[in-house]
Amino acid sequence: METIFDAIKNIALKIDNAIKTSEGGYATSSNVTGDTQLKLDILSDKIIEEELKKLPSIKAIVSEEKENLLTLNNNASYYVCYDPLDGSSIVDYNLSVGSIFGIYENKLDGANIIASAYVVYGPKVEVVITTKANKPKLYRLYDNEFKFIKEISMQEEGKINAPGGTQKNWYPHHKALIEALFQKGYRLRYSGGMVPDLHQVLLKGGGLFSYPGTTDKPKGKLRALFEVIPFALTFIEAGGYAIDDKGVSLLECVPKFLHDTTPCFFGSKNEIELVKEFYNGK
Ligand code: P6P
Repeated sequence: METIFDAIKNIALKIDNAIKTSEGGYATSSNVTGDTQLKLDILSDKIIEEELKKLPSIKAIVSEEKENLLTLNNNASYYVCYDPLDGSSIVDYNLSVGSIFGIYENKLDGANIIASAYVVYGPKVEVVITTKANKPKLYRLYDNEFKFIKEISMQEEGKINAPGGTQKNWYPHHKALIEALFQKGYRLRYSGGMVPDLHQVLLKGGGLFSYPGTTDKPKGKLRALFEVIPFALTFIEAGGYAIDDKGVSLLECVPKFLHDTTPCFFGSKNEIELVKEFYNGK
């Protein structure tokens, strides 16, 4: 699996360069879930496909930007599901964005994820790599090389609240949960980029990121295989929690199709307990 992590670091260098040098703007196409694609979405997807195609250990790849799975090596073990440039719609406003990778063995569901990685393209370029039963490892780009910085651990409680979704479409119990956190003095930290928003909760050691089911999107917006399950592994291995709107661990999530979505809550112990309290029986 080390070769996959090395490939992801290589991909990070190439996509960071693409972000800094290529023109912005939208392509004429849209992806499976109907998001209009940015030229950078398509370019990032190409960069990743080219790098992963070189690895004999990869059985198939699944991209958020493509409808179907692409088989590479029938006898290999690993599936790699990825979101090439998450939050790309905000890159034209110079906000941080990211790439997300989930590495699965045998089956594409939460129980079979064996590793995850994400890249933050921000003021610093950072990569966080998680393997089962190990703390997530943070690497930072210096002099064109990724240097290991530290292992990431979460405390039992944090101070920040990252509430996703359109507020007018929140269910009443979700609105009450978010309000309760603000009444406790939590600070709003939400950029609209899942990767930097979750990265901040992780590095600050706690808090809550939520993207709930809403009246217009009852199953939420974030994709299980490319976005939610990879971050669930990272949060849980860091000592945090990752659950759905029924209070079930997102590592038990079984997507019904490749681009399926799920409501998701990521955070430290006390905040996730509060989610369960407000969602109990809803
Ligand atoms: P909303 C970006 O489009 C994205 O997929 C995630 O990166 C982000 O967390 C979410 O959508 C933001 O969605 O509805 O809160 O604007």
